[in-house]
Amino acid sequence: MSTAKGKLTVIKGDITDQDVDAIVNAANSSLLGGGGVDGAIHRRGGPRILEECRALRASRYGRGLPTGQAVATTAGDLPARWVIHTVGPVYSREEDRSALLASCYRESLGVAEGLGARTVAFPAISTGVYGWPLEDGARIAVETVRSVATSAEEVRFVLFDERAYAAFAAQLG
Ligand code: AR6
Repeated sequence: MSTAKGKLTVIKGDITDQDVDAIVNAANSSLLGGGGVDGAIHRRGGPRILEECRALRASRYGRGLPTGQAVATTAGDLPARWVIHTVGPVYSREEDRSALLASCYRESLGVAEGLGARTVAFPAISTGVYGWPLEDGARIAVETVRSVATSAEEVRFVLFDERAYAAFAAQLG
């Protein structure tokens, strides 16, 4: 599947292994780490990522990074050059937070564009601890990335398990 300029790909794997310009982290507002993909990125990326996150908290994001926004740091010891941290919404049955989830993908691609990243890898934001149903999370991810004008050569979805891979692959058709 291709976007206007680049291609949209989907693989099963670990995002911390990806040799791309930028990987996206499903972070939380504190930017100070957590479990899931966030924990894996900080563990394998080493302390320089956390140092830059702390500096961001001390400067631009005193109250934390708002849900739906994105900000970049070094990728430390990871193969990627940058980590783009974004904060997905916690899933709610009472309230439709889809626009915030779409915003994570859109804003992250905007940050990637500003950095000049040619290849960008995304995890399935909000579909773990934050409880977003996988099929719906995959639909929003793919629709949003398809709708964004980006000069990236490749936008890669990296799914950790077979179920998530199947959900994203189905959306890509
Ligand atoms: N590579 C790719 N995908 C992964 C990896 C990995 N190494 N590890 C997990 N996943 P989650 P969220 C998948 O919970 O739902 C953190 O504590 C996982 O299977 O990491 O946005 C943050 O600090 C799932 O499909 O992120 C926040 O507090 C997807 O990544 C909170 O969790 C997202 O799961 C964010 O929750």
